[in-house]
Amino acid sequence: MSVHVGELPPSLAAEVRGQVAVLRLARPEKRNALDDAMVHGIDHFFSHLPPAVRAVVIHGEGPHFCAGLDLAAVTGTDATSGLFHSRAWHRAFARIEDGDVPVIAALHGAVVGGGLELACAAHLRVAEPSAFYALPEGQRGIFVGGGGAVRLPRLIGTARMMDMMLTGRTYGAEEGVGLGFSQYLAPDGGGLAQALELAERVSQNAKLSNFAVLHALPRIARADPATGALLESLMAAVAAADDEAKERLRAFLDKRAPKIRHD
Ligand code: 1HE
Repeated sequence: MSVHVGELPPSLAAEVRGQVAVLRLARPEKRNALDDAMVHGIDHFFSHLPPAVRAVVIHGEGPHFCAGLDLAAVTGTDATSGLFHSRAWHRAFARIEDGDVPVIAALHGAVVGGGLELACAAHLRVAEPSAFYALPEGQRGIFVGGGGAVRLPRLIGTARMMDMMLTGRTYGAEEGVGLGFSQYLAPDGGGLAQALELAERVSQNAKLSNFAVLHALPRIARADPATGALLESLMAAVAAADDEAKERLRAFLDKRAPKIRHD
């Protein structure tokens, strides 16, 4: 089932598969470089998810996930329009990170500049072996503007990000898993399938548990320890009081729920 296609630019394609919505960057001729229409389309898509959607997968058409900012759009910009341009990216990517449902990015080929910033706004990243990460802003004479300076250091560390921006150093998918760029390494051509499988799995969780993971966990991790501990207690109390939690706990005790397995 397609979703809000009428309101998305042709460079984005959306569909709903059960409880999972899939957003495809569909501008392969420009390596899915993000222009204003795409950024606004991403904002719109994540602001209008059907209520039944419990997880989202984002992926890219063609040989690359995303070549970052459409560089054709930057030339001749002034400081004021540059500022508001960056704020539009922040708004769109905040819809991803701060939305109600987990978002999984399936990565392959170039995941560079603003494309890496987009991937970082997702909650889980699955990379095919072809994926590579770069921040060519230094070489282009510009700076990150899509929240990368906030999100990327949390994943890979400030020193590594500095190195990438100063020297143009790139990282590949396999080393990227160990360094925090992605949590999963998929087989060649299997990134979307693995992302969909993970989305299906997370969509089975209690909605409130997923909310706590998306919204409470990152804030607790950034808080001073005493504030974080209190927030954790409050969130735990609210989550456990939810009817769905009570039913799930009862199901386990009645031996109706599967045990944890580690194969
Ligand atoms: C583009 C862009 C783009 C490709 N903006 N048009 N991002 C970059 O600095 C990355 C620039 N792109 C590349 O290094 C390469 O294109 C790739 C490694 C991603 C892919 O290489 P390849 O050989 O598969 O494709 P290509 O032949 O380089 O590109 C195909 C077309 O896409 C070509 O246009 P054509 O009209 O000549 O066919 C390219 O010009 C076009 N294209 N990437 C515009 N990015 C919020 S701030 C974020 C700041 C940033 O993101 S800075 C990083 C920008």
